[in-house]
Amino acid sequence: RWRGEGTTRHLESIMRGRCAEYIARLNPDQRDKNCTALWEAFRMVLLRKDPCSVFPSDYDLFINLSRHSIPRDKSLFWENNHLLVTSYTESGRRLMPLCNVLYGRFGDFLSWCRQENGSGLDYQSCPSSEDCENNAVDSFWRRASMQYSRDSSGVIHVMLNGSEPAGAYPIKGFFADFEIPYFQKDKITRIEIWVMHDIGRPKAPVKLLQCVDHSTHPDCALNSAAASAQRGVPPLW
Ligand code: ENP
Repeated sequence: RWRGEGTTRHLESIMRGRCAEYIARLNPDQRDKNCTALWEAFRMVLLRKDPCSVFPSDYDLFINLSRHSIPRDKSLFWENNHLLVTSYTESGRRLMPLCNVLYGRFGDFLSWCRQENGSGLDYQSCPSSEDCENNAVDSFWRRASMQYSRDSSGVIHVMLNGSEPAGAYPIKGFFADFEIPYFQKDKITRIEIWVMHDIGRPKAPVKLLQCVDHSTHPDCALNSAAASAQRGVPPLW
């Protein structure tokens, strides 16, 4: 009935598990967070609201319970680069994009909504942005994006996709509409924008990581002669 993916099976277990892993292993500074309270706050939004009447502010309690500081110089904003971001950031160890912040972990790659005329979750389909603006998933990311932006400081990293046919910078989207407007200008020292191109196109800093999936492409050939010369040893062939 709706155009979006249905609620992810085992949503509760996945979210509770991610929360437990986050506070125990990924970011133990947050070990005082209460994963049960977080799940309950999330569940209240999920079950109390019609699937097309969920507003960003409905997640206020959830965000207020889960928010934590973002390390200075570690924020990474992005558009159309989800998998590259996931690999590059090393679960928040290298940089900490929203999906490696506790509240962002709850939503990453998942889908959720209540049945339209019922009290349970809808596992068949959920409203996407084409069905209605105020759907549970988009409103979640809007509220989370605003918080993440407000709490970002120091150097701000942005990873855009230069091979995106519609343009590297979407003039409408989470970054333009719910992140840039919420930057705290006095806390930000610099904005560094990396425009990543598909392999075979102009080079950029995360290129070697892309080579994991394209190891035989000429762009990924390590220049052994040049590398050896730099080290002062003769090339082997
Ligand atoms: P897409 O369309 O490339 O990728 C959407 C996928 O990334 C979905 O699986 C979504 O989870 C997950 N995701 C992780 N973080 C975000 C997020 N932060 N967000 C929306 N989806 C996110 O990405 P978008 O829609 O253009 O969003 C990119 C935005 O994320 C940028 O503004 C970046 O700065 C921000 P799910 O639950 O929908 O399956 C904010 C909005 O971090």
